Amino acid sequence: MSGANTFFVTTPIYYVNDKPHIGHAYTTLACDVLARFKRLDGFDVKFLTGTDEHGQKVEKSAETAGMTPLVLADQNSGNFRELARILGCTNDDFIRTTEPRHLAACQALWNKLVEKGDIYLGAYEGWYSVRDEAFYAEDELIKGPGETKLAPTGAPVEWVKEPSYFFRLSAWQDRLLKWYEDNPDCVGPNSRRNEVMSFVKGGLQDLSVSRTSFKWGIPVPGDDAHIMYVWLDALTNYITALGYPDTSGDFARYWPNVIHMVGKDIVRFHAVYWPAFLMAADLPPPKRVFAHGWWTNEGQKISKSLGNVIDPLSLIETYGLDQVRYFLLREVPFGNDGDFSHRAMIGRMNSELANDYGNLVQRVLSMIGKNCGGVVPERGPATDDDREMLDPAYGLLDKLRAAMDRQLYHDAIEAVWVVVRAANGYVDKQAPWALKKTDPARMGTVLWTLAETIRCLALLTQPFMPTSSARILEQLAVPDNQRSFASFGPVGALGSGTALPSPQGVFPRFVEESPA
Ligand code: ME8
Repeated sequence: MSGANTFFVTTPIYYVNDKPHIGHAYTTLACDVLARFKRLDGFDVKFLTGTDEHGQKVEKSAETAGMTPLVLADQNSGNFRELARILGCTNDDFIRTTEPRHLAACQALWNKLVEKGDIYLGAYEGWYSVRDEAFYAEDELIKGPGETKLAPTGAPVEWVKEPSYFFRLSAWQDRLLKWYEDNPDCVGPNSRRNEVMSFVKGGLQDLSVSRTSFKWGIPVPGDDAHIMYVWLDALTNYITALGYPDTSGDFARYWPNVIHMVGKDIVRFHAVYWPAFLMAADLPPPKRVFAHGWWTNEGQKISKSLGNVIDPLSLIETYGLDQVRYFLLREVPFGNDGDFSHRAMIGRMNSELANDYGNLVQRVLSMIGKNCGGVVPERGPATDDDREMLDPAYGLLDKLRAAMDRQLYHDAIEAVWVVVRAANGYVDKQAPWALKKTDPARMGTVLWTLAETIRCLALLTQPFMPTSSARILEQLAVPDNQRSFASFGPVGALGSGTALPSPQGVFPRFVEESPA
């Protein structure tokens, strides 16, 4: 397999029975930030998202809405595609599981699993949750109201009895455990890896991989009475998009460096079933699966029945796109659960974006405008203070690479903010406005050091806040072809004498309307 210097990042494909909400936006944004970071860092990146359109849940929702599943899928798939666009996402592909390319990939994978002896015909009798599209063992269920039983997720379950094909998952227990042990980074964060390993150590049952009691899915090759279990169908999307069953081309290029970004609700499907299917089909398991945490709304679980679903589009309208992108990845250590609150959103927007970063850029650029004739000043000899300012700024790229490779977005942002705060401290200490009369050359050096620090900061904030960072880079007259990380550090240092456009504020404060 090739794959040197490539990077493949995927979101879960979202069910089309629902409208996109903040949780979907979160995963997709996290992938976009990673994809942008890697592209800026010179990687050959592929970023995939899309929609999961088959299965009983979608079929039922369509029935309730009085439409065919495909009409429902067309509508809602369009909403997810639009969400990615509005979020400013740079996905290279948008896959729908109702596409012909996906049917071909699923059937090829199925045939391969049959050929390898990992699929056999039997009958399933047990619990199924349509909401989770998952089978549950009796001992996993929890008590519901009255005599009812519920899935461990709280979803209703029903007793299902039907002929079914099975995947020999039980035979993969040891090979899965060996995979987790040999590849400590294959599931992140560590707490999830431990959880997955203990689930697998607890013993695996063969998995029902076809259904006969409804029709909305991909037919099992050679047995039209069965459709494929929606998770086998859905997981295959990741390789459909790379051209499977052709394993040369994009598959060879990107598969070795894949990261599947998922919510913690679906880690078992990605870190147990999926690698087992792949290994059974003689394909390498994913390089990494990262499961992030769960958002609540002002302390409450987000759910349609509570009527507290947060619409990402209205958040963007209220606060601005870059502000929302920043907040979601800054507020919560990635991997932990988080709570959305307007207060926290406004707090970060005003204190970190407007006061810290925005104010730094604004004061430095307007001083250059006023005191240096609007051109990048001359850089005189550096003092210890100047070096103490610039060296940590130049050191940021390596810090961010390390953080982003472990999906520690909040650490990456915090590292940038350490330098933002240091730069504000340096402005106060050097007081360049006072140097104008006493030592204009020194003033020039101080302002150059600050402008160069801001250039480094803005290069690094591009993946998180692409529009605002571009505006800062424009104000520093950094040309488009010098905005990748290849220009980070001394190699791309600002040249003295470059004329700068007149400065404009980049991060507005959020002013709450006072009640009338
Ligand atoms: O599970 N907080 O699709 P889905 C954080 N089709 N993330 C959240 C969230 C929340 N409150 N709610 C949803 C499916 N998410 C399958 C996936 S993949 C082969 C098939 C995000 O529409 C999170 O990424 O239910 C979660 O895993 C995903 O949406 C579930 O989306």
